[in-house]
Amino acid sequence: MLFFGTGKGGDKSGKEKLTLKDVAELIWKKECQRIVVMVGAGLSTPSGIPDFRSPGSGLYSNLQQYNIPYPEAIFELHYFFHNPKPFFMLSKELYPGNYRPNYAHYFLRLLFDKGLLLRLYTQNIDGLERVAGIPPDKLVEAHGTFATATCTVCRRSYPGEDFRGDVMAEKIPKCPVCTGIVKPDIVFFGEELPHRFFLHVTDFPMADLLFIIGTSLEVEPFASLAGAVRSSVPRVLINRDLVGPFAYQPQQNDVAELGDVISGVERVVEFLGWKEELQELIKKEKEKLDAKDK
Ligand code: CNA
Repeated sequence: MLFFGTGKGGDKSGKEKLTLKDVAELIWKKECQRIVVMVGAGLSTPSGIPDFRSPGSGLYSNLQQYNIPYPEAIFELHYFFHNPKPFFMLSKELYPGNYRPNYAHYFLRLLFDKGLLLRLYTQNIDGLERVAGIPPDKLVEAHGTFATATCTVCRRSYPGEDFRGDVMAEKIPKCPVCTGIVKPDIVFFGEELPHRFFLHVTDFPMADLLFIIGTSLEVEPFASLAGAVRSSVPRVLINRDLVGPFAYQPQQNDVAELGDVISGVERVVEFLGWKEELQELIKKEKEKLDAKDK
């Protein structure tokens, strides 16, 4: 029998299934202190950024405005060189500064503050993990970032910030040296993942807990990382639906907290007794961002 949820339950082997409360206890008792986290677009939908695949609200259901032949075209190099406009329209939307981190981002920041975060692997390109104060060396931005950009002709690298004005004015950014189109360092289909992605080779075998938050686990090679932790390591999925190995090959130590990301994270925080601390952190960070926006 499969058992997912927060109550105690057994399986065929008679062993008790792990619950969210058990996992919180493991963290609390410092039995888990090398936590790896994998996240996707569902982490940022509460910040107001649509994901790809949620029916109705996802970008794939709302691509008419970009006028592209099929959804994936927006991240295809071949199409980009034919027509870079749709990608830059999306970039304008996602460029750092437009959105703010939410409760779940700050939970991950708190894991870092407490020295418990081994690494955060994100598929997101909105940069909200950085805005939440998680330092770049704790991050693997597997699908790239707007923080830097590269000329598609001479390969010179630039800070993404240099082209904010162009992107906001809906102008295609051009290399100041060779006039080639400058593309933010977002990984397109068929492009290599950033070198940092290969940190997984050492991070995942070392992890003693894996959180997977807000992802459909449909994009490879990222998705396969869910199976890269040792089999004894608890894996916690916080997502609207059951995905990846949680659906087709669940393990004894898997916990699935199904529903809204924020409610799921709130439950973890509650079990950990970190509620006040997290609220205090969010308040402080909000004040900092407000001051910056003035
Ligand atoms: P996806 O395939 O769109 O899946 C998102 C998952 O999150 C789905 O399972 C949803 O059910 C779930 N979800 C969405 N909102 C919530 C919520 N509030 N509570 C609980 N669950 C929720 O996105 P993936 O990240 O899995 O796919 C990888 C793509 C998406 C990457 O290449 C990203 O670059 C790309 N993407 C990124 C962003 C961003 O940076 N914010 C936005 C849209 C797409």
